[in-house]
Amino acid sequence: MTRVAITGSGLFTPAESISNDELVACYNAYAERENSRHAEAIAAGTAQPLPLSSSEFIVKASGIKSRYVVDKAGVLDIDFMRPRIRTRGNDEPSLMAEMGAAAARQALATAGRDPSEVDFIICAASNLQRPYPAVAVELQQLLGAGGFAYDMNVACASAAFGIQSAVDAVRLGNAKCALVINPEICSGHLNWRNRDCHFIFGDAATAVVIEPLHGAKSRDAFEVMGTRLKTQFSNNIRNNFGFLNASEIEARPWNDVLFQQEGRKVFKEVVPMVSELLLGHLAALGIAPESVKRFWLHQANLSMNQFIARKVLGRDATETEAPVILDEYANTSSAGCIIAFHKHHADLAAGELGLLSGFGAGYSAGSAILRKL
Ligand code: CO8
Repeated sequence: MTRVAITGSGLFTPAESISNDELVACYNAYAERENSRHAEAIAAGTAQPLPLSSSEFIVKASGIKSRYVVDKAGVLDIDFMRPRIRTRGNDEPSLMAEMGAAAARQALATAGRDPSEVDFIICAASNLQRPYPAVAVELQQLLGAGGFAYDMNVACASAAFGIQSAVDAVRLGNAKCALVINPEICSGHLNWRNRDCHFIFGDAATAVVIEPLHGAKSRDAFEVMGTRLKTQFSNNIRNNFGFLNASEIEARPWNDVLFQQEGRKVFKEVVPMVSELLLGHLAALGIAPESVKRFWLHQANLSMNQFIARKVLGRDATETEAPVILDEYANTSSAGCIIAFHKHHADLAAGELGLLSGFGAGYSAGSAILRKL
């Protein structure tokens, strides 16, 4: 069977960043204004005051210190509290495709490939800008690629699922040069007025090039030793946004069509699910966990990653072994593990092993075991 490699990665980071202090100042100003507006009802016990947020809590509970966003002014405007995105005409590139194309061009440059050599694109992300035409097909046109393209949504595990599909296609000869692109505009889908989750997400786009190992031009490539996926239904991370919202007889509250989660339950249930997946995958390939030099894990929560790495390694992982990017980027959904890979792979020596894993809503989890060439 054809041996397959990841031959390049790319990252697009929005220009603007929001610190925890800026975010908390905005949320608290909003909460205090709402509380004073409803002071009488709160005093009468018929309404609950909105709780205040704190930077200390955010760092302690999640490890997040800042996040990049596509529009800082809109998110920090207490009368708006979401990104303000210019409505583009049908003849203009969509924001998501533009971000994805920037990451893809960087990945292709590393792989030493021209966009015209690409014959398969998966746009894999938690949220897609529209149902159709597929953002992936728009990306195909923007980049000047050939072949075929489609969209895929497996929440925060989208990149891992996209990688398996692309690897399979290349292995079977259905594609020669595939791109998995993850443009994540999480700021548009986050409830910035909810104290319990307003700090969680940020925006970014990533891309990887996947092609046969034989003939690869890249000097920065990793052979894909194997991929493995798992899903298990859960309502603990959910949003009810969808095309039937307008037809539903009872209108949903505005916050029901945004991200919502039971964070504690997610933490408790996803840690064992992911650890078992990773241990099982390593065992199936006959790889001892301690021989894995790098863990590029989904970047949702620092302690969650520390728990997973500890369960897999049987000891605490160092920051070199399990690099952290969520302090700077927050949770960028599917892009997180690829950002970790993109920024923290250059020092691995030929023959060394790394493990990439994305996990999240669904629940869904995926792993790819990689060997530096
Ligand atoms: N400031 C101050 N205090 C707070 C705050 C805040 N901002 N938020 C909560 N608190 C308080 C609570 O009220 C509670 O107080 P008390 O003890 O008095 O009741 C206390 O702090 C503890 O609250 P929690 O139990 O909620 O806090 P946790 O320690 O569990 O931390 C986390 C919350 C950080 C959310 C944590 O549970 C977590 O990260 N869990 C894992 C979540 C996760 O991995 N989710 C993945 C989802 S992403 C995904 O799959 C993609 C979905 C699609 C993306 C869409 C883009 C938007």
